[in-house]
Amino acid sequence: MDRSYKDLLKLRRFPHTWCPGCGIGAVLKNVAMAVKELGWSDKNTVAVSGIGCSGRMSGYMNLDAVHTPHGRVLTSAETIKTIRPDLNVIVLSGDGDLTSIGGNHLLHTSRRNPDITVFCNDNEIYGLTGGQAGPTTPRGTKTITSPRGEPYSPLRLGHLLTQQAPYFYARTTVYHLNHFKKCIHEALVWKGFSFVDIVSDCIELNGRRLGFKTAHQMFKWFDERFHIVEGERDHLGENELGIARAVEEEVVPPAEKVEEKPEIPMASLKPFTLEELHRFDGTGGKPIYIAYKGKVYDLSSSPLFQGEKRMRCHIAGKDLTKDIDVAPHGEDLVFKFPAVGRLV
Ligand SMILES: Cc1ncc(C[n+]2csc(CCOP(=O)(O)OP(=O)(O)O)c2C)c(N)n1
Ligand code: SF4
Repeated sequence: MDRSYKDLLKLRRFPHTWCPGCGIGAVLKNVAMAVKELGWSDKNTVAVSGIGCSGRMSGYMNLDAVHTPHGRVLTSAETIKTIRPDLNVIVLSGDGDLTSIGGNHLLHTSRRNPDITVFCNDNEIYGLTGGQAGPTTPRGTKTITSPRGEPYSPLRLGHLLTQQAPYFYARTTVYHLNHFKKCIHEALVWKGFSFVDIVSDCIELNGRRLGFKTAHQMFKWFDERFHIVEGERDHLGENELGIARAVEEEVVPPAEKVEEKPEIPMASLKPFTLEELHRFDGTGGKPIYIAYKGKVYDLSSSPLFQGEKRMRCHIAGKDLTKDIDVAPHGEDLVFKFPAVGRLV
């Protein structure tokens, strides 16, 4: 067996802090193996985690790693990718971190579709803090905060993340090893935002309360609950393990409507002296004229000078050529208005 993936682990920090039988170790190991197989290394790959037992993963990767505040893992990952698009950015975190306190970022980061890969250790519980119910806890589950059974329906992550193309959403479990490996690889090579929802076990603070004596019993339960679906899918049912993906539909930008105005010859325009121009200053119901490059324009209909603002119009009746030439988009603003004369 090729054990070179161990180069990507900080073995000097082992033994790790996770409980025996916890699924997080399997996530870490298989992600490290897939990263190694792709030939990625500490020269081009960054790992980012939030807070939680799962959030400890990046600290064990022999890569540049960021351990971010709870819920902010995606903001950090997206920032890194924006500043350094040449880097491979992988996120290793928990379902609580990514979908509860970090839920808003999940919505908007996935919408913006940065090329980052998220591995969500989905143990359906807040492990680190003692086994509280979270957004992914199945209805009816007895937890420390729902001793009579969780009353709410869980967040249907698979539905949420496959609503708007482009998307890549894979659901797998730590038990279905070959499928698990395939999902990790496909997600890493996907161009855009990819999310791997890895159903995993927290044997100590969820499993035991549910009546499981060993992690292996929990894995068998995953096998009963889920089945693998093969082939190209655009959505997954709640008990299906598979990959749902869709590429971006081509966006046709709305055509800009450009109204061609016939050019009025200078000579045919009414002549104005500067003194005559000064009279059109908007006071007493008079129109607002200004001059630009020898032409006189009527700005009376501009929304900038309606109502009370009209009386405060300090630009009216003036030759504004110098001012408009240095103003951003100045020319465009003037050309929208009718030319009523020429400056002589
Ligand atoms: C702002 C903030 N709120 C709450 C916490 C407490 N807290 C730490 S980890 C965690 C939940 C982690 O759950 P999950 O992401 O599912 O990770 P797990 O421990 O299950 O792997 C919570 C609520 C915190 N550290 N910071
Ligand atoms: S508390 Fe649960 S999630 Fe945390 S290390 Fe132990 S088994 Fe894993």
